[in-house]
Amino acid sequence: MTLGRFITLEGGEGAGKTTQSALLADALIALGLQVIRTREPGGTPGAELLRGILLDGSIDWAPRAETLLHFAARAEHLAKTILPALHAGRWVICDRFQDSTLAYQGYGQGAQRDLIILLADHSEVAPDLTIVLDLDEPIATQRIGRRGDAADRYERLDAAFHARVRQGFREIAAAEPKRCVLVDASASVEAVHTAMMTAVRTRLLD
Ligand code: T5A
Repeated sequence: MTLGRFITLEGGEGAGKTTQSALLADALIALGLQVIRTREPGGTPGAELLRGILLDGSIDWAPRAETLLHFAARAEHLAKTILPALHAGRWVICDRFQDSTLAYQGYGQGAQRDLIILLADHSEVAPDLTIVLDLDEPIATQRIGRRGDAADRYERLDAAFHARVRQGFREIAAAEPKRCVLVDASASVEAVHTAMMTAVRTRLLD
């Protein structure tokens, strides 16, 4: 059986993951590939319900509880969306995955990192390629502000939290250079897309 390829997009708030996921999907479809786009937390009805309770801010979750909720949403997402698509030979582009739990809950909120790594290691599938969009916090804040919608629970956390998250993503990318590519997300939409396509071509297509 030919498995599809699994690409994850990671990075802090407003780094451009949604924008770039759409452009990447269009480019891969133009190459004749079957592609699905999905996101975390979410990607199935059950995981979208968990997304609501994680993001709406009504509960200030304990970091370990929050970690396990993200992994519960992910288990549902893997079982019902990601794995069936990969087994059908589709390419899956996922806006956030396990690195977000390590960066946000581990580096950002102080949840036990070895527990997160252990749970991630037990995942049924690992990304073939992870693109980490790296962006200075002031630029991210400007971009989110321009978008004008209400801030979710994570967006409302302070600058020190977001600095720890960014550092987390940078350390993850440095520790796993075979899987991860760090892309400067402060460049134009087109330049970021070009850098991503270079990574996809050299690592997954050539
Ligand atoms: N979370 C998630 C955890 O804490 N743990 C986990 O395990 C997981 C999976 C999800 C939240 O959950 C947390 C992290 C998150 O806080 P979300 O809504 O999915 O919430 O949050 P984000 O992924 O951050 O989504 P955003 O929509 O806020 O940001 P994106 O997708 O990175 O950015 P995008 O594409 O929407 O762009 C933002 C704005 O910038 C513009 C766009 O047009 C848009 O207006 N833009 C650019 N402008 C100039 N130059 C560029 N290169 C631009 N690229 C985009």
